[in-house]
Amino acid sequence: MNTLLQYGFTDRIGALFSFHFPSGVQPGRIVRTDRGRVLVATTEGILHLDDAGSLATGDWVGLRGDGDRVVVGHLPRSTLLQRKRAYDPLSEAQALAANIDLLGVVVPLDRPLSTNRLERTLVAAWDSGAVPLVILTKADLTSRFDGVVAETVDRARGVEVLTTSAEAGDGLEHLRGRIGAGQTLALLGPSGAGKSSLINALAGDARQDTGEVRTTDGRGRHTTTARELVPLGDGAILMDTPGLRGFALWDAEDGLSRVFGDVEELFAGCRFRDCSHESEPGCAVQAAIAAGDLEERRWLSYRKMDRELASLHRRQDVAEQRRYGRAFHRVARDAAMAKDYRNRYREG
Ligand SMILES: Nc1nc2c(ncn2[C@@H]2O[C@H](COP(=O)(O)OP(=O)(O)OP(=O)(O)O)[C@@H](O)[C@H]2O)c(=O)[nH]1
Ligand SMILES: [Mg+2]
Ligand SMILES: [Zn+2]
Repeated sequence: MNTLLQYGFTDRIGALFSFHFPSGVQPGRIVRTDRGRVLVATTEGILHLDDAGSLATGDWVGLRGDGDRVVVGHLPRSTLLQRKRAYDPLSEAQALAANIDLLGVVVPLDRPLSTNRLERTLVAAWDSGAVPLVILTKADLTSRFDGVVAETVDRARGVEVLTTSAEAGDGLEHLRGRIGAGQTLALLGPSGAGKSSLINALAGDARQDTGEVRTTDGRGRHTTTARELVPLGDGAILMDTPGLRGFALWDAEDGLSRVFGDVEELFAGCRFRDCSHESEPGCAVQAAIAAGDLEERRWLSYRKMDRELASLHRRQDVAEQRRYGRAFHRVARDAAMAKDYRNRYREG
């Protein structure tokens, strides 16, 4: 099978290419990005590119040139997983994965469930436009945390939860059955969660390196460093990703509403329309917490993400004003120079 077909090229993608690019532009898919180094699958095999620009793993790109190929652009993305770049005062988005159909939020059963992390990852997953799944891993170790499966099903609130073991083979066929031909499933989760092991088990081959979790604190060693597509051979594709340390949200209001619809519904019941849900009289949120209908942890988890998004938008506004300010200065300067020129011309 030609390389591009293995990576999910379909008639639909072909039609989109002819629509978006002039003839002579060759199709390709970004199959690996690792800090600026990029691999792209083409009809002739896998090529290196020097500069990823703003491309993400999974992007469909148009290529031009004979020897050295140049990316002329990418197709509109059907889905896009993005986050705010860490340590970035200017607040820019980082595109992590494009054109994924399913997003597997990987939760390992060898440690206690982190509900806040699950909620945050689900917010980002919904926001990408892909269909989220929760994938529990290491089911063979589940006796260590028996309650975690039930707790996860409860916390995932309607998102499908699959239980797997790469070691014992449990749940693999079911998961495999969820990925249609030409579809891409990306795995997202903390280091040591078993993402690469699961990919190897599904591929039936040691495709990806895996690493023991540290005995001291049970955390992973960040073995995987690149976002990479792994074709399963019959048109289904997996995406391995490096373990997440944190996930700063980017414009994820829709995702937030998907995961916390129950919380946002309460706001309509507050006495004051501008209720800050802290200590105002008649606050429906505080009433629900007091009545035991809303877990305080869940409320605080929502509020943290909501404030994070509000502060992101404030910074975006400031950046926008600065840009506008600079543009204004440029216009003013050009106008002053033009006036100066006219004056001199008249004098001369
Ligand atoms: N018992 C058991 N161990 C597993 C299973 N899956 C993975 N492991 C072990 O968990 C450790 C971490 O697995 P990886 O697949 O490297 O985890 P990862 O999520 O890819 O981690 P990073 O690449 O660091 O993000 C390895 O020692 C695996 O052998 C499983 O189903 N059962
Ligand atoms: Mg890995
Ligand atoms: Zn309120």
